Amino acid sequence: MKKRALLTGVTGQDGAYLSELLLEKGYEVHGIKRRSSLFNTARIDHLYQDPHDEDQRFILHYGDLTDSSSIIRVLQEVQPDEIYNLGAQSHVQVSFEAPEYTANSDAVGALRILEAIRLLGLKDKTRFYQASTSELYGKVQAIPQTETTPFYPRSPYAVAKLYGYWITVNYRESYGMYACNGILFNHESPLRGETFVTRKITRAVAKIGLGLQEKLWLGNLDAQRDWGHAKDYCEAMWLMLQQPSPEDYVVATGVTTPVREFVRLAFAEIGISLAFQGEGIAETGVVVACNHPAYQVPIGKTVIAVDPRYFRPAEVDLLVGDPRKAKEKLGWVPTYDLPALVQEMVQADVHLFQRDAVLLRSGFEVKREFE
Ligand code: NDP
Ligand code: GDR
Repeated sequence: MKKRALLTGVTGQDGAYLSELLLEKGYEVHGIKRRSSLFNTARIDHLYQDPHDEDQRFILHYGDLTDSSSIIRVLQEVQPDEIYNLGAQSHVQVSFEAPEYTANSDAVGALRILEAIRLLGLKDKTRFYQASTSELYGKVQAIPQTETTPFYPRSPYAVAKLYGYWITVNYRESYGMYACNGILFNHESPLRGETFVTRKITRAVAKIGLGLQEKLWLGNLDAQRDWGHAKDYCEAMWLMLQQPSPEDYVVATGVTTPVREFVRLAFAEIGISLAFQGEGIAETGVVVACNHPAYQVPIGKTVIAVDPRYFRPAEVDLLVGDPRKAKEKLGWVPTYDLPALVQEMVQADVHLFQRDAVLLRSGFEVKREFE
């Protein structure tokens, strides 16, 4: 029998990689997507199947984590063997501007799914994965962070995810459900949302290199993150639901890097060396060498500047995870290190913007975007 998986957040970065992985493993994959006034399926369009095809293995349903009735309807219809709750308002800074919505989707959303599993009598059939996060550690209480490090959330997003974490543990302990938290550290890819710092940087590097952008404004360059590749992390999610008993796992690389260093690595990928000068909001990144014939950026040009608009009301300064449990118990083996991740992201964005560069050189206007 084909296993059936249901993903919330199927249109997001992880939803796309996990769908690919599960389809490769022979699953029938169902995804919940929100209604939107524009198409929001760019990351999964390559998986689309004509609904008239006989052997449907990738099926989308409209629904929303803030709407119990849609969650119950989809679960009843799909009767999944596995649920991956990836849907969330996932931007930390945005959560300060929309705290109540973030709580509704990220905290109560997890509860809605767990309750639907219970009320529909699926608790012995359906395994549940909750997308928990290293943001739970916030103001960190130990370095590196493990499954037993105390939490200290620092944003409405992290507080909402704290509820999601504990309600998952609670349903496991109260009702004997197979429910797990993956405490995943930052994971990135060419599919990463454009307003997260890594993708914002790799897009800007490509555009600056191709002459489509002058400068990149960033916030806190000192923040340190443990960055891995989303593809590797989706493998860990799947492994967590294949064990004899449900447990919570940290998924991380064990290496932490400041935002400033990520910027340096990304520019180096297109042959540009930067020097950082000044401090605080006066810090800038200036080109000191440009060694690639395809990218002509003048020496001495300021390409990085700091805009306090991107500072957060409360910052998470340093995250670094200890993935030993995931490696030992799940046999999880990551395949990317940071240089390989940066290389893939920068090259993908160069590829993406090459067409705009040609249009611009030919006298056409190129689209501007809001950040
Ligand atoms: P994305 O922001 O790329 O994707 C979020 C997904 O959730 C999108 O499909 C989005 O839909 C959907 N969504 C948002 N609000 C709702 C809602 N109310 N109802 C239903 N769906 C909704 O996130 P990632 O793929 O990067 O992350 C996946 C999950 O893992 C998230 O829960 C995130 O918080 C968590 N996480 C992520 C980490 C990371 O580094 N990427 C690390 C640790 C945890 P739409 O496309 O319509 O916006
Ligand atoms: P994060 O990711 O908050 O860790 O949450 P993000 O990439 O947004 O920020 C990482 C760090 O970079 C600093 N920073 C900036 N961030 C953004 N977005 N834009 C900027 O211009 C900028 N300049 C500096 C931030 O202050 C921060 O310290 C991500 C999300 O995917 C969450 O959903 C997930 O739970 C965690 O990772 C683990």
